Amino acid sequence: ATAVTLSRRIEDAEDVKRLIIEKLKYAVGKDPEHSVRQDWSAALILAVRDQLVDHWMASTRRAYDQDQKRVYYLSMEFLIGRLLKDTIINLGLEAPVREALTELGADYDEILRSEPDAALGNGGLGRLAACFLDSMSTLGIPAHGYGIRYENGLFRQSIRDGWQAEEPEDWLVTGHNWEFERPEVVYNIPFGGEVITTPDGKPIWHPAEVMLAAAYDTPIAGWRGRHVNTLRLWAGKPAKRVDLDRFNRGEYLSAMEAAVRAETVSRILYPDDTTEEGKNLRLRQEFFFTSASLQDLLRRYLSSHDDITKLPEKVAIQLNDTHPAIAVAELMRLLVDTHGLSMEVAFQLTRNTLSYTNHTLMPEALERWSLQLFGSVLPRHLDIIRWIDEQHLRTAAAAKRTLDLERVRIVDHTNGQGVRMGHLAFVGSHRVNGVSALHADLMKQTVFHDLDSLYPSRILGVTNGVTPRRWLHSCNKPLSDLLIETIGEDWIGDLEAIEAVAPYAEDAAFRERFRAAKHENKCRLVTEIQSRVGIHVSPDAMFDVQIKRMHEYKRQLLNIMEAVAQYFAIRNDPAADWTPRVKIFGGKAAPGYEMAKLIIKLINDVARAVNSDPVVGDRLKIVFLPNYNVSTAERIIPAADLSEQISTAGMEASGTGNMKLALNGALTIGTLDGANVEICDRVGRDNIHIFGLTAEDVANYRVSGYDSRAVIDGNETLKTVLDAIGSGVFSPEDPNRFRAIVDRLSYDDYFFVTADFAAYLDEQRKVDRAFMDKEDWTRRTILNTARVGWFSADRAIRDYAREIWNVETPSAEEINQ
Ligand code: 26V
Repeated sequence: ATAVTLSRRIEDAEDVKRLIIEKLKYAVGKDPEHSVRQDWSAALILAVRDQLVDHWMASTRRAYDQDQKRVYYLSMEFLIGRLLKDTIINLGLEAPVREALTELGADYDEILRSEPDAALGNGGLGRLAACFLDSMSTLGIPAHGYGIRYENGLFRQSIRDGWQAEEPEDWLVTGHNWEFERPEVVYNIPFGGEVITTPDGKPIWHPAEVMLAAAYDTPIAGWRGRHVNTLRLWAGKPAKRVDLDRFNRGEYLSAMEAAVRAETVSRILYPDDTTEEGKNLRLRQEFFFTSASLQDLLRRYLSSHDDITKLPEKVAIQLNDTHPAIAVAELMRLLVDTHGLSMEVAFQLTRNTLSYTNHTLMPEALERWSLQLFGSVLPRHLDIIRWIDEQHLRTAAAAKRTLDLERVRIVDHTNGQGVRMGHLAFVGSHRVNGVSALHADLMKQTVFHDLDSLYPSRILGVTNGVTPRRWLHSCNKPLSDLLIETIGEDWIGDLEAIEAVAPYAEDAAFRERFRAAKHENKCRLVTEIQSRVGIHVSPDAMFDVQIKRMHEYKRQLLNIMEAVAQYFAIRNDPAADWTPRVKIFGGKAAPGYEMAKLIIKLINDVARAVNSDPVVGDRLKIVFLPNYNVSTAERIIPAADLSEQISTAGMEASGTGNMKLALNGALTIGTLDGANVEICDRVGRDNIHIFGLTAEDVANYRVSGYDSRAVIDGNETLKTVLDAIGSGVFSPEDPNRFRAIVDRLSYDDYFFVTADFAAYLDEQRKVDRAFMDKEDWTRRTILNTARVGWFSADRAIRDYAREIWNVETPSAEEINQ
């Protein structure tokens, strides 16, 4: 091989200019004289991407040369957002890039804003996967993210007359300049057909159709860009583009039919993260990307190893929820049908290689496929699952405990009849983790109670974390600069070092500067609110923020009901000493989730009344910011004073927005749910506002029954609020619009909104008083920033590496060298 040394390394702004012009001309094909913003953006991305390539190849070479164990993170969703700014910052290139673009007459910030926000995920689960990619690269773990290259990501939300409207998202239309297409990396993905057993007893799967999975790679750099991993996304392709026979017969449309069907598998991200739909296409999507990923990683393993039985020593596969749980059967199939192992050996290897993360205990979200559907799409896998279930049943029968065997089976033979994907993932994994301490505990008490008793110590908790690069250093420059000036920059690669800022909470001059940073961020958001929704808000008011998917269990309804109560109180006594507030909401509702959409409408109707009431003025403003996504989160979070984390206790598995907001100096008002419990432990009970029922209280009420009618009758304020909403005070043009909401709360308050209402209002009034004491409020927010370093995704990934994957990670000192 010829050793050619090509260097495109950037030393200064001159280098950047030269590389951008080169890309503009020779890759984009545009004359700099006639280039538009989109061309500059493409050229810049291509120039920055070049900077990753050497480190990328070096990372791959190191993994091969040192025969390192590799981690594969299988996830149906990667909510990566924009990549340009974070990549530039990780590589330490911000100053020269900014200078170069200014000299070229282009606007750096405008170029950053023009990058599409890759929304290949619904919410928490998808964003967690993106933070984990960042951390695995930062820690130098050889890792691949595997997912689907959706043509259309999560829908774009607009608000029309207060209602949510959905439009398709098309991030790929302007071209995804980060990715490398890999036309040579394609795999066959079989579907349907039947299994025929040969005379010597060997089952052979004869699929009805075979399509292709084609690879597209995006390099993912970590902090300082030393190690670069790969996000490999699969696109569906037909085995042949047109059926020529049909075409020649003049059947033009049907000649394309197979092609359309194949491409459909990676067309659209399912936007419903609440209810399991049992759709044929969803099952195909899951199998499609799981099979392609497993075939790919086995090929990589076998390219440098010849003993397949050593697979678990060199490969760890993490299943992000049950969406890739078919991996249990597919890995078995590949090991048995393709590589000739016995079922017993294949099962051992499978279990030792796979592990599974559970992200929700909500019964509606637990995947289960009907036997009919499953058998028609994946007949061979159904046989394999039945075999696993038999083995598992024997273990269960042998256990001394008295168990209801029907309940622990993977294949449900009772009324429902179906494959329980959570059970499959559990039985096929050596470790199963919950995403917070409380959630792991609840897994043992509820959904996985029996399986936990059969396989003790398989369940563990690994509390989620967020990347400090994106969620502090990059999104909050004012605060990041202040922190760097005060305690240095170790915290960027080792977030627990941020604790060093805690003593400054007592320093009045530092508090002043911390406040100034927050104020600057708030002013930026004020401008955005004005230009996007035309509402003027004051940066001196408390910014009270609830940003997350719209769900009844997250209780945006409780928040807006408190706003109504406060509105009435202000109108009754405008002259009292009110703490000015801006309530900011952001979040999408699943298109078919009527109640969540009605709550969006309620927020907007209440906002209309409150914002236009001259009596209220700046004392209360309500803002619903449309199309909440990663990029808007990056602008809202640094500006927040108060973080709303008010889910019904026991229902939010972890939350990660709670961590981002606390890190950026917001105080939390929240229930003892998910990771709020651990945030409370770390920031201290005095520096957080906890209220409401505990998970245990909720569980007890579910058994004993809860009478919301009695609670409503016993609380004048609550009654007034519900009467107003239910009688059309906020919807005079349609007085019955919100009847369904009030009825729900009155007769079947499943999410305990009425139960927590009084406690929530009490706590909010404490928050009001606390905010008025500027110095003490700032002191407490500094302590939040200082004490949440443990919620770094780097820490979470170290936990996975040690307790699940059995791979080495460097020490914090090594990272910061
Ligand atoms: C579920 C489903 C159900 C089937 C249809 C499509 C679909 C798509 C996504 C999901 C996932 C919902 C689970 C989820 O996002 N859980 C969130 O995970 C976060 C990261 O662990 C955690 O912080 C949140 O508390 C949890 O709600």
